[in-house]
Amino acid sequence: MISRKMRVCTAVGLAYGSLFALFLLIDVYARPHLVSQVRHPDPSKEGFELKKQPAQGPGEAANEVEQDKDQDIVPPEHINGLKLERDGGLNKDFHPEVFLGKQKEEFDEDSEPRRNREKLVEIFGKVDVNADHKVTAVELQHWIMNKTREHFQQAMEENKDHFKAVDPDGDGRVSWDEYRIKFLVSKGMDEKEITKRIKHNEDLKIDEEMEEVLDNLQDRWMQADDSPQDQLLSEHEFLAFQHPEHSRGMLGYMVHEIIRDLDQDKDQKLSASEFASLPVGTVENQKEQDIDDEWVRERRREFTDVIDTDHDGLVTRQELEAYMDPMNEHNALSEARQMIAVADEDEDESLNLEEILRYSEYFTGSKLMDYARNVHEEF
Ligand SMILES: [Ca+2]
Ligand SMILES: [Ca+2]
Ligand SMILES: [Ca+2]
Ligand SMILES: [Ca+2]
Repeated sequence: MISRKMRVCTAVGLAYGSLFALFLLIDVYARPHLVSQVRHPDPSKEGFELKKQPAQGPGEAANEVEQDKDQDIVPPEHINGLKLERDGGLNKDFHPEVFLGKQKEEFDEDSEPRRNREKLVEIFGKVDVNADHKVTAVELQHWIMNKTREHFQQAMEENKDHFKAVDPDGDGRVSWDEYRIKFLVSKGMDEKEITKRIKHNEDLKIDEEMEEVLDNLQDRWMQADDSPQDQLLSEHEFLAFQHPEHSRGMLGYMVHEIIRDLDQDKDQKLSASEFASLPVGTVENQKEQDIDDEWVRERRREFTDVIDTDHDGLVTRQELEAYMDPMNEHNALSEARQMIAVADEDEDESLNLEEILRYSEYFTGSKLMDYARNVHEEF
């Protein structure tokens, strides 16, 4: 049985491996991007796309600087190492993120396969703590936890700068009014004018869509404001506002937002069809249809195999929160097992260097073209 499997694997290994990884990384996740654009007519969702549109304010151009400012002070849609995006889409970079930690950027930038290969060999040596040339699920689990901590650390460091941007007087507290002035200025509105209107409680003269974006941000702002609730955010609270993974309460609130947006029958739980419900719209050709079908299959698979832990066909708040929690050791272990299963061609329930190199696109997001020539140098 195993030898037959081995022969098959050897025969089609290269081509199948890279095709499969490409398939996993590209096709399956092609749709969620569309979803965040088409699926949610909810302006609170659309609002986070505003930076891609022309500035809303009169006479102001949306330049690069303003876009960057906006990204620094608005909670990001995507969080490294978190399984879902804020809009409930699957995070397509999750595996490279938890496998590479802060090194992921190096693989993004460095397209030279030989360099990436060297780095991957080095990483393999570090994951393989007992140096038996095999990475087990437990070794990979510990590695994932460490890489997740790296993302936490990185978010905390970046937050220091982002907080300075909203707290220019440096007293360590930011009020909602101060924040929303910064936000509206980043959208191209005049700072003096908007400050005056807020001070005198006048109409802000913003459109309905922006109004809803602000309401949504204010809800998150209040959630991030720990007791005593003084409507002021400290640096630590601002971190929770931007990065829900840093606070139990905010992670729960993010789960609440996702369920609110996907729960069609309002029973506070998600069924598989609610979780894998396609956006309204028509597909124009077979290729798009295939992408849609695969997107639905992938989400249903994730729902059934991973999220719905008691297999009753419904995902509760608790189940979704446990699934989302990046510091959950149990999740890290099942993630490690899942990652091993993808690349474990010799079916020994662990990964050797060759298996990881072969599936480098799955683990790093980057293809290694020359692995075949060099793979035996290490042995
Ligand atoms: Ca080992
Ligand atoms: Ca429901
Ligand atoms: Ca369940
Ligand atoms: Ca193996």
